[in-house]
Amino acid sequence: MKVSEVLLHLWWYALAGSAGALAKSTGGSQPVIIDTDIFGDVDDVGALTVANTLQNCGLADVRGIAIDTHSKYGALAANVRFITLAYNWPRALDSSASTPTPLEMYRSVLNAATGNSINIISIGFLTNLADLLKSEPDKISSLSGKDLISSKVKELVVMGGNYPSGWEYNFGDMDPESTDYILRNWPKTIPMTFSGFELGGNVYSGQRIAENSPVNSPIVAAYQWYVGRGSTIRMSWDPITTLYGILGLDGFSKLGFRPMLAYANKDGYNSITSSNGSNAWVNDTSVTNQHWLKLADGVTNSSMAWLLDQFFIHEPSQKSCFGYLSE
Ligand SMILES: [Ca+2]
Repeated sequence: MKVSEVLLHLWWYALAGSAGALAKSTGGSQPVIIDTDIFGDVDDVGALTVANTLQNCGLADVRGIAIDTHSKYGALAANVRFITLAYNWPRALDSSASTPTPLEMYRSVLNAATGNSINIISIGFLTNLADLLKSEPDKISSLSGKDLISSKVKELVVMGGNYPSGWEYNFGDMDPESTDYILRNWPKTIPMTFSGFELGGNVYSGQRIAENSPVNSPIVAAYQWYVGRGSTIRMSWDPITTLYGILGLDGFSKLGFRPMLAYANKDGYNSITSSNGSNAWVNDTSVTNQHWLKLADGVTNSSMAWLLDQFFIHEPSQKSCFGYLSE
């Protein structure tokens, strides 16, 4: 699959209304790159909504968004947070042809970052990341992709796989070879955390967003048009992954909540067991940089869904989230 589209920054300016409304990139905000297959499922929209709200209230600093699907509407959809209305919704980006390639974006953002500061949040296929990992020194950076990752990435967070074993779409549908390459070659010094099908697949978010959202919310429109028959309820794979990618396990306290996610394992590593992208966890006490996520003890699927809905209904121009103020 040839990857051709990427969006850097512009979407955030569009939603915040002005550059001055953007959260500061210093202080408590977590720098992230989001790699999305926005096109086929509305949960990518939910994920970008979570990131947008956390950026506006000072907890996230989105340095770049990579699109890993063919559609020329992908970058435009990210620009307004969803694909269906990319034709006619107000946006700052007019053409995906004006954006750099995902590899150029990755190498540029990582090259400019401080040491081990960037979290990469993958909520689609792993094609772009494999391209980065295989990349050689170029005019952007004298470092190889692997060295750039080792020196600039803090953590890779991946929505993909089934735990402790199974088959899942992001790992196996489009590009299982890249999935296998990432799992085999990711630097062992950089943490890699997985959000599996079984986690987000049991959390049904979006239930009350229609009656609680701002008028003309693109989020509500995206969910209604995707789900159909007047419903906005959808599984929550990508929003949960993005929430962890920005807050980690400990950042929920900044929203006034106790930790809602936990690691399901202490050690071991993820592996691809078939050419169709099926995965299985391998127990190995010598490997400690890899984890898969679960809900923390006492946290229910419905309470996680409630939390995600708070992001979905949030007015994007507000600088607060759940009482937390960035200043
Ligand atoms: Ca996705």
